[in-house]
Amino acid sequence: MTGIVPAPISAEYPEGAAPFRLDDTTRLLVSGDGAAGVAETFAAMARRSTGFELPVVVDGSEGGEPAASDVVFVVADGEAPDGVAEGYTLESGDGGVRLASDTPAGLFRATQSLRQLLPAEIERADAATQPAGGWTVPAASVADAPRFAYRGSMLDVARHFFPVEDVLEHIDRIALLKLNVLHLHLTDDQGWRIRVDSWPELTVAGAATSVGGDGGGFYTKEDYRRIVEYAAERFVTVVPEVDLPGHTNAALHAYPELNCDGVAPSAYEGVEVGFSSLCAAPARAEATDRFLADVLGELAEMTPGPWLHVGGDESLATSEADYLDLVRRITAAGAATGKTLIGWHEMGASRELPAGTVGQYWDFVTPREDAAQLTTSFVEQGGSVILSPADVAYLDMKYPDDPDGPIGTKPGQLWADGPTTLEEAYGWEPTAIVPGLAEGDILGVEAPVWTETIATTPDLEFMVFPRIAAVAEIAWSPAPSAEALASARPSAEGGARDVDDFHARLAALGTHLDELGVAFRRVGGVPWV
Ligand code: TNX
Repeated sequence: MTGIVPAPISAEYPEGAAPFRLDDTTRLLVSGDGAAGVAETFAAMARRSTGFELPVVVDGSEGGEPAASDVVFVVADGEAPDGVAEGYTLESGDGGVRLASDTPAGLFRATQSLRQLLPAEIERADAATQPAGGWTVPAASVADAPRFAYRGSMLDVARHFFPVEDVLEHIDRIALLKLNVLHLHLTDDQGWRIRVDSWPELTVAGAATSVGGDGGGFYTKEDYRRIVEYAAERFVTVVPEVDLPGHTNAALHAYPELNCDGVAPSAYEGVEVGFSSLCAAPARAEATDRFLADVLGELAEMTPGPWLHVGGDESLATSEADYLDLVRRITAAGAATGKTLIGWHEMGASRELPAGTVGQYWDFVTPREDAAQLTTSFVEQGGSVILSPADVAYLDMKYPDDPDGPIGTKPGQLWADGPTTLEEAYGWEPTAIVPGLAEGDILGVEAPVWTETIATTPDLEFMVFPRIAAVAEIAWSPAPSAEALASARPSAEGGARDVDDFHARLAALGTHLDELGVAFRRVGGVPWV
């Protein structure tokens, strides 16, 4: 079974052509800035599972002439299709493999296609057993580039905490799907999960518990640095979110001076939203503004990427006037760090957003109430939009007909028109959601997983996979043709995209997920092996 998820722009597998064989003579020949690092990341995985040496050698150096068993890694101008950032080509056959891009990031994406074309055993942690037919790659010619620049996975580590090792595994798996952003929802009512040196109680009193009292946790700065570095090796940017001014009970619990009445509320272990708020009153302005400057300043220091997410959603306990005042102060403190800010679409209520502020849309595929206007407000103010429509892209929505019984026996929520099928997650078109948003206004697409009902790693994997692959394909793969869009099937049947083809490629991906030990949901309709 051959196929790549997300679907490339073009992929040809010439019938009858001899495959490439990776063996104990294979070398990784590199040329161009950054190629060696990408080859080393690939080698670190492939050495474990194959047991081969796979030396990284500079192409053209002494003895560095490509042989038929070699994989060539090229970074050079003019290699990416149409010069699109992160674009690449992959050629394989009995003469060798050649991966090429204009950028190291594009070359890394090429390695993730190669990873999927190799036997699934490539994912194993040791070389104890080898694939029966050897380490073959079908003869292939792939030209590829992403549709959207921002392709994200959001992990809520506030409602339930997930340790560093779990986050690193998650990063490796989203990289396999060519996602390039990990958005960490680091703070919420139930917990504050990132150390801030200037406000240490945030991760003492503020991190002691989680939903249901399932235990606390937080990332030290060293933990966070490991996450950022591991992600960077996979060309994944970490976007930290501190959710403000609502969703702040953990901070209000840790610091009485942030509360209007000066009294710290109890820690919160429930699943309600919209009851907490920073205090807008002048009496608390000094503490609140110092908090904002310190927290966002330290967060920016820990963040090599360009974005800081400041939340802004569901501030139902904040009056409209206070919300606008606090958003002005939050975004001023955020912009002072030099980062570009991202906020949930409610923040579009402000007409004083810093230049370039990105709105993250979380309403439904068909916008309700004022969600569309709030979202276009970001574009009107010179920013762009990330789309995370909750009824198709929220990975915490239940799947239908849980295998173990009726809905309700497995983790997940229903509020966003759930349950959500794999085909619904696959059957939407980013330009067809918020009227007035053009392709160029859309920075990208993100699939959040909220963890009120998800307390363990197997449950997390069950909810995330395989639907995240559907969202990854919407984010990466070419837009359906105008004809396909015009005659699209209902979104429940996959919309304008070819569901059967997706299912077949997903089954191939499933063999890799199995080898990785991912406890994914074996959704009906997919020919899983
Ligand atoms: C809505 S939509 C939330 C989160 C919840 C999630 C549960 C949005 C930006 N916020 O606070 O965790 O629903 O599905």
